[in-house]
Amino acid sequence: MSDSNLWNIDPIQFVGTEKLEQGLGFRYYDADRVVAGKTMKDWMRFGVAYWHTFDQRLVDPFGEGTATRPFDSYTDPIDLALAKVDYAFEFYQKLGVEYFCFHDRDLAPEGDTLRETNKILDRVIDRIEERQKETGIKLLWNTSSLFTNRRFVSGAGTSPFAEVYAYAGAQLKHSLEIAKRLGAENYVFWGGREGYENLWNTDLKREQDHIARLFHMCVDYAKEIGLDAQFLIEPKPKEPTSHQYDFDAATTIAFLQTYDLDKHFKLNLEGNHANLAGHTYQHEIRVAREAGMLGSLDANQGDKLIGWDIDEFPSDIYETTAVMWEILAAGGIGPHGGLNFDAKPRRTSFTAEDLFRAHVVGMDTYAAGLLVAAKLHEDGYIENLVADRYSSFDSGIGKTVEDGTATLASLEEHALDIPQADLVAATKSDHLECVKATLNNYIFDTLGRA
Ligand code: XLS
Ligand code: NI
Ligand code: NI
Repeated sequence: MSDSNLWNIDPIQFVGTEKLEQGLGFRYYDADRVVAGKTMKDWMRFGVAYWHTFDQRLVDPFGEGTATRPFDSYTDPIDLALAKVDYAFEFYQKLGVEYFCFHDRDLAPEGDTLRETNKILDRVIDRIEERQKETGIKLLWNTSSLFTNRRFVSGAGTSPFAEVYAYAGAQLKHSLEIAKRLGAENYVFWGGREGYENLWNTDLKREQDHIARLFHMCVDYAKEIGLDAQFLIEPKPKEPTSHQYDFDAATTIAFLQTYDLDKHFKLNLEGNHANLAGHTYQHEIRVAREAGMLGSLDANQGDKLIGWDIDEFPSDIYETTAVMWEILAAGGIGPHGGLNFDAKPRRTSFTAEDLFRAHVVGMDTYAAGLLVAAKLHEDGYIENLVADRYSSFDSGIGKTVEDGTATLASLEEHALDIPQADLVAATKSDHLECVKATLNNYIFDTLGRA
């Protein structure tokens, strides 16, 4: 397997500042380089997303696919599904990533019944298991596609149709068995169509009760079969439905707490989803991190000018710096997390080689972000400025707030006669523009030296 050349491409190497040949070499990502006490590959644990990298034809709502792939000549869908596994594992090895992710339906076509579908799928899973053993490449997470087939038109775990709900449960059961078999580190639930188009025909409470029940059944079944993968929910505010129940990190945490599921789940956060919810990626990660709910990351980016989940490969160094700053502060991406490229090349960059280029850009942009973030932490720049900004809570009246002894009466006694001028003097400019300029300098200085 390791000397196969299905993609007709050489393994991607770290080349540093040496001349890059058409972008096919890493400028910053040097897998075994130690940064802040861990290797780059351990900080990031990159994963390749099967659905984008091997299945995506680069369609958009207005046009057909443009992708050209080395497996395009297969005509039989099952032969193609089996061959793709070999292409996939060679791709991981050539790129130097150690993890991958998939939906059950990314791998193989469906049969007429679930029994037949499972049978076809299991043939592909056999091949994946073999390749995992040969290569040591691991499953970061798998998931179940409970949104593609038309039976899921009105959701799966929140479908108003009990037959569809039962089917979803049965499909999940097999998916969890696959997670166990392939040694998945995590298992993801993204609420594909778990939301509503219109509230007038929707029983919001009943739908949420139903899906919470389904999650409890999954927790129980995992226990029964000895599956220890970390369960993750992936928030997204809209698309395909106009309102998705797992709107953002805060909403999803509240849902998990309400249904007594918070001990069993953490979050898988995606950059583009954060933007659709009106947040930065950093915001979503911060909220999860502070709540102890950071699980894993879907590494992609949105576009300021397009309001969809366009799943661009990460190339924004400011954003990856912020993400890696949060990851360093957390000591890692969750207990078993990684950076899964839930991303696809643009429709205009359609060659097979572009698939490699796109991943290289994503990995390099994250590696660069890690270097800058590590320098920021080393200097304590952000820690110091934040500590200074809140320092009035370290003593005096502020301290009584934090130690719980303050009351409205004690605050009144303190504040009643303070002249306005003294209150104004108690506020300080945060010199925000300087902070932004300093972050720019950290990026340019650190990467100039890297
Ligand atoms: C879609 C989601 C999806 C999940 C896995 O927007 O990002 O790809 O990551 O179902
Ligand atoms: Ni995703
Ligand atoms: Ni997405």
